[in-house]
Amino acid sequence: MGRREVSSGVLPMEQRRHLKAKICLVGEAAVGKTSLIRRYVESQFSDAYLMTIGVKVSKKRLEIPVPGEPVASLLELSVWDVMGQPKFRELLQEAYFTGVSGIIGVADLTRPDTVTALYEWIDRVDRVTSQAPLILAGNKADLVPKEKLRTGDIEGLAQAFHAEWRITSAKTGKNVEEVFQLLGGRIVDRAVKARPMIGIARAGPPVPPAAGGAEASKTD
Ligand SMILES: Nc1nc2c(ncn2[C@@H]2O[C@H](COP(=O)(O)OP(=O)(O)O)[C@@H](O)[C@H]2O)c(=O)[nH]1
Ligand SMILES: [Mg+2]
Repeated sequence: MGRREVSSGVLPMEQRRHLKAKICLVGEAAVGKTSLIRRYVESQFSDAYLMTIGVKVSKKRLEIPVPGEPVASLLELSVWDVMGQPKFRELLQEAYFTGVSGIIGVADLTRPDTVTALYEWIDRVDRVTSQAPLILAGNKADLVPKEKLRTGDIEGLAQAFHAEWRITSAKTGKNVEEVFQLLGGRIVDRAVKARPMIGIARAGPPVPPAAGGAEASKTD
């Protein structure tokens, strides 16, 4: 993952990371996965229930600042919407999850069982990927009055998976951008850990010591 490109900056080594990542939203039917994607990608919300019958891939570009690097990384997200029909879901699940490098686990705050269901959803993705970064969204916050909001379950889930969580609303837009941005940050973090140096590809492999050098003569 990650094509590195030389920018036309003054510094010869000034480079911007270009990354691509496939992410998916998982969770029980009707928790708001499709609505969150629409809100994020198209900035709109529809109250009509759309039964998702196929897979839809939406693209979005994000800028993610990296500590210690002069230019923010560019991350192109492909957001995969997993369809709701259980029998097709079973059949195509592995294909949806293959190559996923980020997960948004979505629960409906008005239905506590949808939080518990996420343990199994995340486990299913983990079986196909290598423990991709995860952010949890407790959605439909607009339907729960503040004094009635109970977040214990989702906090427990977040702790178990070492994930961050937010309450969101696809309807009002609350924290929607933030959830995707957080996940983008975790994906880029992981890439930076894997390739701390940018510029290696351009500099080429290390140059062997010149013939007759100290090291060369010792090993003769
Ligand atoms: N009030 C409210 N309704 C929502 C929210 N998110 C989704 N919905 C509604 O919940 C239903 C299911 O949403 P959908 O995005 O299709 O769920 P999915 O099956 O997880 O993709 C639809 O009627 C949406 O309009 C939200 O944040 N607030
Ligand atoms: Mg859907």
